[in-house]
Amino acid sequence: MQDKIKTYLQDVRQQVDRAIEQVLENENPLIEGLYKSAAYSTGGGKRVRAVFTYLVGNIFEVPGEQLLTPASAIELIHAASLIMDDLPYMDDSQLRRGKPSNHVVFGQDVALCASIALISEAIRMVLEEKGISDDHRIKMAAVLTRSFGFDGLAAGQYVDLKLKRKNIEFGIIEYINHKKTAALFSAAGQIGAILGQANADQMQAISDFSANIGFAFQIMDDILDVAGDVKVVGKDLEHDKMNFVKLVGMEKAREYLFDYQKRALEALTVFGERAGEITAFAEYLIHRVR
Ligand code: GRG
Repeated sequence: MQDKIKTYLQDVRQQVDRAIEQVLENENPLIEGLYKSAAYSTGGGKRVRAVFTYLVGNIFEVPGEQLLTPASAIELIHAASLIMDDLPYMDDSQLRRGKPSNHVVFGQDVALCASIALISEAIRMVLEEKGISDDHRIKMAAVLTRSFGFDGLAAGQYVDLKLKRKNIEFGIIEYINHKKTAALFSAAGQIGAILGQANADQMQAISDFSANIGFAFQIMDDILDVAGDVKVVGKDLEHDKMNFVKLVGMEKAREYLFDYQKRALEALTVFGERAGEITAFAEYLIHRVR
């Protein structure tokens, strides 16, 4: 099953890469640099959030052509967040996806404009997608918009920047992980569920799975920050920054990792055998090396 999920990941990655390249085709020479900066940061990711949208969609037999645009939109928001996260007044990182961070190549001013343009494009794509009902498009746009505001990335980033170093306690790290990482996983899952016309119980199950697997994904990210190989991980490793592993220790962090994975999988019981692919995906996420 692990080989199958890796092949599937590759397949979705190719489709999403192509869709994003098309969306970022530019015809105006005046803003060529803005498009170049945006395109620079939208390539090369693992695309795990897009794949998650597909896997949830598959549970409900949503046709692939309905999933491609929203899954790509999620990846645009994710790319925008990585550009912002690397800026000198945020995490001040020089390396991302194995190459210099966006602002290192294009400058902070352009990087910020590209990031904003990507977020805008993501919402536009979903709202203007053909072949999806108005109701579904509005619901997906609402989910996406919520994922990076006061209830998502911006909130998690704020607490990370302003409070983590001062007030190092479990609840705060938990909040950061939920908002900075799990929120976008949750949006990815909810989009698949909206298109699949999930009922309330199924929506709750996807939401619970996403929150827990998103948290586990962030613990793994923190483990890689402490013990990963920069050449493999492809981004600046934050050895000196407080994170979950530093708070509880490596051994306990691994226990938490498996505990969150277990809770995530428990949430899937409502789907019975249809949860097989997502279970394999969860396994892949917590054993990743980059
Ligand atoms: C308004 C979009 C927006 C953001 C403002 C900067 C910011 C607030 C939030 C930062 C959020 C952030 C970068 C969280 C880290 C999440 C994380 C674990 C990223 C790594 O994800 P991978 O491993 O990366 O999926 P790839 O490169 O494979 O896509």
